[in-house]
Amino acid sequence: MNKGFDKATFKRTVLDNVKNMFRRTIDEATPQQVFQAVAYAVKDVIIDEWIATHKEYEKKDAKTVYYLSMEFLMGRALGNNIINICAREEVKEVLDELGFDLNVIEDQEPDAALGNGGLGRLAACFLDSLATLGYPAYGCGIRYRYGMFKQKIENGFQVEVPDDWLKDGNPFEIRRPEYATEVKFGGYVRIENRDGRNRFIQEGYQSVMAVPYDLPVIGYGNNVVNTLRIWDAQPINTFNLDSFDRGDYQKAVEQENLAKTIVEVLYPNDNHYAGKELRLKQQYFFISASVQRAVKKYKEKHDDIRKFYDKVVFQLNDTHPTVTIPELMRILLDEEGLTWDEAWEVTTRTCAYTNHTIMSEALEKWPIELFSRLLPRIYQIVEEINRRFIEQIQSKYPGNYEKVKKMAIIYDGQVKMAYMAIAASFSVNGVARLHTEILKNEELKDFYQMMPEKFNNKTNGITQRRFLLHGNPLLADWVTDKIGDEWITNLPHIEKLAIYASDYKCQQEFMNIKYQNKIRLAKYIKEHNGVDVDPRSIFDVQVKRLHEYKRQLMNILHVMYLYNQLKDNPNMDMVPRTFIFGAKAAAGYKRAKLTIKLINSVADVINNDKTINGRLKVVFIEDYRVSNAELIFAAADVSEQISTASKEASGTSNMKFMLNGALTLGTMDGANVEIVEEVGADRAFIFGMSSDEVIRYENNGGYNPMEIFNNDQDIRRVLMQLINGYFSPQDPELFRDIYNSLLNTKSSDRADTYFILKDFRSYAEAHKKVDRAYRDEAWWAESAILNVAHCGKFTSDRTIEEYVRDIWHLSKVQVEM
Ligand code: NBY
Repeated sequence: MNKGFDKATFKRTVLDNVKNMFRRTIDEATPQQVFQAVAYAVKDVIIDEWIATHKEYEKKDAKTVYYLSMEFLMGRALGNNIINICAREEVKEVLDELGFDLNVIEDQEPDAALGNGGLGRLAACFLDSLATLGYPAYGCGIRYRYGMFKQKIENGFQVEVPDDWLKDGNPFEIRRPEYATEVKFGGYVRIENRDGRNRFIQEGYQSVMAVPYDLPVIGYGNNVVNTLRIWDAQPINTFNLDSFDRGDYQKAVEQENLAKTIVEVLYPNDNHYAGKELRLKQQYFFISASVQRAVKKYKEKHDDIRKFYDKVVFQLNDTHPTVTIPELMRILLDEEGLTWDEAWEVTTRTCAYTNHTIMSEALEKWPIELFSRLLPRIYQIVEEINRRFIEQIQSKYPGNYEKVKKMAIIYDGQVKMAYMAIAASFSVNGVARLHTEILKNEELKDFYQMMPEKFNNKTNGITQRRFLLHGNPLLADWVTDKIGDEWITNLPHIEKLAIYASDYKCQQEFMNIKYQNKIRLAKYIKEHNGVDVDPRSIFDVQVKRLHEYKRQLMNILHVMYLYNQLKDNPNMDMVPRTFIFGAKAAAGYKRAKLTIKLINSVADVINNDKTINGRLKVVFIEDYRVSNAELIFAAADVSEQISTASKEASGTSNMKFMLNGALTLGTMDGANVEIVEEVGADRAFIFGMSSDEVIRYENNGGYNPMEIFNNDQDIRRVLMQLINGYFSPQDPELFRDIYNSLLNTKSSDRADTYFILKDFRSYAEAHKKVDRAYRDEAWWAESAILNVAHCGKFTSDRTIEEYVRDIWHLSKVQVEM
């Protein structure tokens, strides 16, 4: 309930908006038009708070974190915004009075899919928490013209469709041309000696105007509205006559094209570095604009740039924004006239770096040819950073050339972004305890040994405001009914639910809510897939980006194995199970796309086999994204978190499932370790090799999957079905590549790189336990409730408080209205 919310005014604004924007009366308006009108009305409600928040930050001269990220996977804004202004009931009533259903109106909004997966969604959750906790923060990113592609499934194959998310405009954004900033690319550096000092002047460059768009990030019930600033690119001065006159026609056209292409599209790779020139342009584009703007803003109030770090901290979301380091150095050296040592002091006290992966194919290494051509001045600075860093290594380890080889920022003709980020940041953090330990003891061991004080862990978290309060209103109301609404801003409070876990009536209520949510998802599946699923079956769900290390393949191979068992033994006693998948594959990732086809092919056969009496169903949900994720988590019984141990840095869907009362079926990887620690090993289904075992095998050249293939008839049978046309009669060879990846050591990588066959039996055992456990309704309900009760640690509010305490050192601000 929002006491200050004026329903009558709101209603009038909606009606006026419909009239003024569309020249229609409300009864003529389409749902999309009503969405627009409502969204603008909500913006009206928060605009004063938005202004007041920034006034307050100015007044307090508050230290600010800039969360620099190539990705912000925000999802839809409207539903979340009205929840955070605590006016959901009121808005719903207004819409009811106008003859519209709020849920239908919310569905009109396209997801802001400016991110790939976990990393981008984490950034969005962090913004929600920062605003809710009242910390001064900007998110800085790119206003991609096309976000994450939309996924269509055609004939079982993924087809990528451009995501034209801005086609109806974005009601919440505000264009801020007054903050437009020039960003320069290419050309050369001319050195000019003036008054005994060298000046570095970039000439012959191309440039674009970076124009920011601001989006409000609304804190929950606290009048705080922070800003997500995303940059658009525009040509500098389009075709001015001067250019024609000077024969610069070519350059004018090129600059126009540069502006158009630079923000055109989000690269759809997760955990994979592709080395595209345009990607580096995107990185420098938004970083140069953001850093220039932060420096300007600082200088409006302060005259000593040497104390920049007292007011500003830059958090680098993975290595993608690492050019922040040389760009800040450039500004301090070339524009502010600081000495190298002064500039380095400021830079290294301002920047902090978060690592999200140990996957070697994700490490960014830019060829120096490309890097120096695109960013000539920045490259000079990186060379000097490298030269000094190597000196530092050598003075710490005299004569140890191996160390230099392993740690140099520039080596083998490449710029290693992670090494630069570590060398120039005062903090390096991993995203779950296990991940941070692996960074310290394996992947970044040399860096940890040289500068242990920089390394720290910040276990990820998620916002309960979106993933419970908005996504699962039935459960949210039930929780509030039992223990009050403190959990909304203080998730550990949800522990109070534990006492209800063993209560029969509460168990019934809980399971009934789960059942309602399963009906809601079943309807969605029927509408979108045309498949009937039984809400009384176990909903066993794996939704996340498709990647070999996440082992969706192991999941579907296990489904094939179960199906074989059912075919052999038609009377097999088994609780009906619906296996639900959702995953986008990077457009160029062949094996991942083939895995999607395999899942759909298996689904086709199984879903149409009358002889198994619907005991098995397989569903691939098209276009998995934030908005349908909310429905999926709410309906899940089993949460599949089955990555090869050591590979998943943290995972965050594991937390969203837990929050919604699903039981984890997983490996001891990423944050699963901490989830099990919180809820108890007896309330989860853990299987497979430990990260230590995996790492030991990897250091010894892998293992021999042929032994398993030769000795395990069930596994052999499943693998043979990949190449005998059992699931692809029109093309028996279709899945040969998957078969080969598991067995064929001749291929370039090790056979079964991700230990699928090695973990298979233990995985199948864990599934059997799930089947047995689900039959004990009381135990299951108790365990599900206990999962909810023990998820308090996994709120992003906790994560943010830890960043603030250990890294950012911000102060809370109150906004009175
Ligand atoms: O970040 C994910 C991790 O895999 C997951 O374990 C963790 O929970 C999450 C948040 O910390 N990483 C991730 O989502 N990475 C990307 O999306 C990504 C995107 C682009 C690129 C690399 C990684 N790239 O190099 O282009």
